[in-house]
Amino acid sequence: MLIFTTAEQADHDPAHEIFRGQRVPCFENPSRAAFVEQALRAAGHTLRRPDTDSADLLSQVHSPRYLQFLRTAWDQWLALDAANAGVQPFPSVWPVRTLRSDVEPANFIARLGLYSMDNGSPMVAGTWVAAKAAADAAASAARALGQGERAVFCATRPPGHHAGPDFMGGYCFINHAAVCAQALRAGGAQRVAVLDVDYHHGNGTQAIFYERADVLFVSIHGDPRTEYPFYLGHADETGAGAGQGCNLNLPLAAGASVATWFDALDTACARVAAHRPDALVVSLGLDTFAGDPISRFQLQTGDFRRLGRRLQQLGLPTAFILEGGYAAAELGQNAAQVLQGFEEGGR
Ligand code: SP5
Ligand code: ZN
Repeated sequence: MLIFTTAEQADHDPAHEIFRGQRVPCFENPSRAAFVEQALRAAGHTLRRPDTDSADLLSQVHSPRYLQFLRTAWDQWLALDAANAGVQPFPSVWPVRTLRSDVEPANFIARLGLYSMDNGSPMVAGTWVAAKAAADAAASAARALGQGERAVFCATRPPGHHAGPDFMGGYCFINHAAVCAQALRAGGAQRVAVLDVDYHHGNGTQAIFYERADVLFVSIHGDPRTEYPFYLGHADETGAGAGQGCNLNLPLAAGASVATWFDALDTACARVAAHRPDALVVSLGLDTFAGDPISRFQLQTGDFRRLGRRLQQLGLPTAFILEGGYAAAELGQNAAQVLQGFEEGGR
């Protein structure tokens, strides 16, 4: 399988996030990608750098003013005070219901709130460059599939599926799965399916494609009544306008069994097949692992091989995009199992 990694991922290295009022070490950190790279090399895979610029695609899935903010946010932060170089900015005010989001405030922290869904997306000097490199990998994956590659894996970070048309959230800045799906469409695919198996609902991806019939979004995730991102991911969200019927959410109770999860995967795969897509994008969150520190499903390492095999059975050109997964030391072997299952499924 073709695998893309980026050197820039290491530049996105926030020291801490806020949890219940305390600063705690950031769960989403460079060691995650390092463990994945190490495990894939050990399994005999070759890792490559992205070869396609995603610049034109970014504005097809994100708003221009959001992209402009992201690109320049760190410079704006430093312009406030040079001493901010060693400080992570966090939003403290958000334009919720009744407040206006059409007028961009002159205050930096107010702009950060405008373009954030939470305070859980810590930003540092290297954030834009790392996220852009991951988007380039997603664009490279789409191009490779267009050239006849059967499957591609982007072992990249930061993740992307919580990032919406004009906001960051949940450790995500650019929605790489959406970039990949959009690139596949631009490359000639008539219909694309995005299957999101991260523990958390892919609210950003859903939002980006909610009114479109050409890109199906299907997600299996912890029930948002108790699990992040809380405000999207319910079963009654089925798409709107032209996209009516092209969104399927399969929320499961926190703590759901492995058998329940794989039953949902069968339902998800049946819906993907019914869409008759030309290509599949998998938002591959590995935080469904039983040992994940912030999530509550029960998959064991061997179950990720079964996931890979089941996805292979769809018989589609497939791009895997790494999303969450915070048991860093086990992340590499869990990712390698998905690839092994996918590759042996075809034999
Ligand atoms: C891409 C991705 O997986 N993003 C997840 C973002 C989750 N952010 C909220 C974290 C809440 C942590 N709760 C910890 C409870 C166990 N101590
Ligand atoms: Zn997640």
